[in-house]
Amino acid sequence: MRALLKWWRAPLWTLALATGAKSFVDNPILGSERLNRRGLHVARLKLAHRLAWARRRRLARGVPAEWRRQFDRQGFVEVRDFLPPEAFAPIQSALLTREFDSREHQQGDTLTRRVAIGPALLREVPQLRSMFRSRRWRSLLAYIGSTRAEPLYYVQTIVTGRADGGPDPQLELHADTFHPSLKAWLFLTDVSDDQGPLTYVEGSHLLTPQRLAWEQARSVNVRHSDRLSQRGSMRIAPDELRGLGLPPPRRFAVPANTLVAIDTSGFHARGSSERPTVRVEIWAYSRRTPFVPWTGLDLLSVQPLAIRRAQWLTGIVDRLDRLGLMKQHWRPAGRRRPNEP
Ligand SMILES: O=C(O)CCC(=O)C(=O)O
Ligand SMILES: [Fe+2]
Repeated sequence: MRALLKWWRAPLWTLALATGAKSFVDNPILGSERLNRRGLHVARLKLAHRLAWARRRRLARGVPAEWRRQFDRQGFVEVRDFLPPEAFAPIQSALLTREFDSREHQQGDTLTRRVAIGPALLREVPQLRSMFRSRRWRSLLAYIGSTRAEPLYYVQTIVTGRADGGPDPQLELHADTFHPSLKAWLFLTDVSDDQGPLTYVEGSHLLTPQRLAWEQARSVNVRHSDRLSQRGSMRIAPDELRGLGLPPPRRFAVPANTLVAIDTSGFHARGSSERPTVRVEIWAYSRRTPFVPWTGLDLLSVQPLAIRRAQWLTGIVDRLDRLGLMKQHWRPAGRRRPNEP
């Protein structure tokens, strides 16, 4: 009877194969040692990457060739002085010093605070709206994310060394998902090397034969892995990189007004910080379903819906949490200045 009850979900587990579902422990098909030995995990990985590069080819036209070359080779694009100073200064001063309704989430000893960027904030800071509408911003993010779907936008604050807790799990090198997707940071504060900078392993967005062999082995032995790897964000030890033909991670100790946009299927982490620090950025996130050939067709990307999604999402998860259907990890933190600890 138990077994029967368990298997009523089998059709859902099967359908999930065609989505971005990534957890090896919540879906016994994805987590099946036998199927992964026969290449299930690696087959999904290959197909997702093949489709992402096919979509990128179609999204390449608007992207400056230099940025495209950087991304294709490295898996990230770093652009210093992304905005002209007269556009950056008002964004920086508005977002760092005004108070906004915030949410926070603690991981280990690190606090992440977020302000969902919605229409009201864009009215207050029109330079931000212009940036989100500009062709260079949109085309670069679409190329890296391999979709024209609009990213979600937040003001994000990372506060290290003030909360009680163990080590921040983001300090471990990891891939967020098996399939290409986008995160981007436009830093509003300078980030020094001892201040928990973002780090990225150059070239780790590419499916080399070594990477595929590593993924195959990890998927077969996933029951011996740490919890986050089991849930689909594979951790990798720094001393494994060389065996995969990869260099040590690049650390983005960069001045404010630097944009760093990455493919999060490559290995990245937060660098450790020697002292309590506060880092503030405009943070963009886009993760679309991986197994589609098209680059558009996202209803929620149509304005004026798109810019309201980040706020809606918080409300929807709050409601599901009250119904006991989902866990809201982002606690209300009241009205806060993004640059306060
Ligand atoms: O913001 C950072 O320092 C990196 C955290 C990370 O791994 C992520 O956002 O996926
Ligand atoms: Fe990550």
